[in-house]
Amino acid sequence: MLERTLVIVKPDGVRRGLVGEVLRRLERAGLRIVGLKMLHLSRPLAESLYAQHRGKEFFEPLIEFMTSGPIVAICIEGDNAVSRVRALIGPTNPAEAPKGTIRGDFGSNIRENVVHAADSLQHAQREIALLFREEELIS
Ligand code: FUP
Repeated sequence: MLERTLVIVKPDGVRRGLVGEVLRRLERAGLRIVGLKMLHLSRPLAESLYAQHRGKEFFEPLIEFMTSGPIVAICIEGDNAVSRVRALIGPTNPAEAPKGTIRGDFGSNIRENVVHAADSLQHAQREIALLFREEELIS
C-alpha cells in the first residue's frame, strides 16, 4: 500500500552532519521525498510529538534534547513506507541496532539516536500533520 511517513533527523544528526547520509539512504531504498524542511522544534511541538511518553522518566531529558538544536523533518512516500523506514533506521537503542541500519551505524545512545520515524500509519499521519502544512507537501 502506498503510504506516507515522517522521518526526523534529530539535533545530534544535524550537529554531526548526517542529514545528507539519512536522505541518501532513504532515496537509495527507492523511497520518495515529498516534504523537507529544517526547523527548531518548540517545546510544545516536541511534547506533542512525544505525547505518548509523557510522565516517563526519560520524557524531560528527551524534550530538552529534541529542542537543543535544529532538526530536519522529512516526509517520505512509498509502498509500505512506514515499516520500510523503520527497518532502515533500526531499533531505538543503537547498542541493539544491527550494522547497516542508521542507528546501528551512527547512533550514540538510546536518546541520541540520530533519527526518528513514525512507528505506525496512524502515528505517521498525526506526525506529518504536526510538522507540515498540506501545501508544503508535493502531490
Ligand atoms: P522509537 O519509536 O524507536 O524512536 O522509540 P520510542 O518511541 O520507544 O522512544 C522515543 C524516543 O524516546 C527515543 F528515540 C529516545 C527516547 N527514549 C529514551 O531516551 N530512553 C528510553 O529508555 C526510551 C526512549
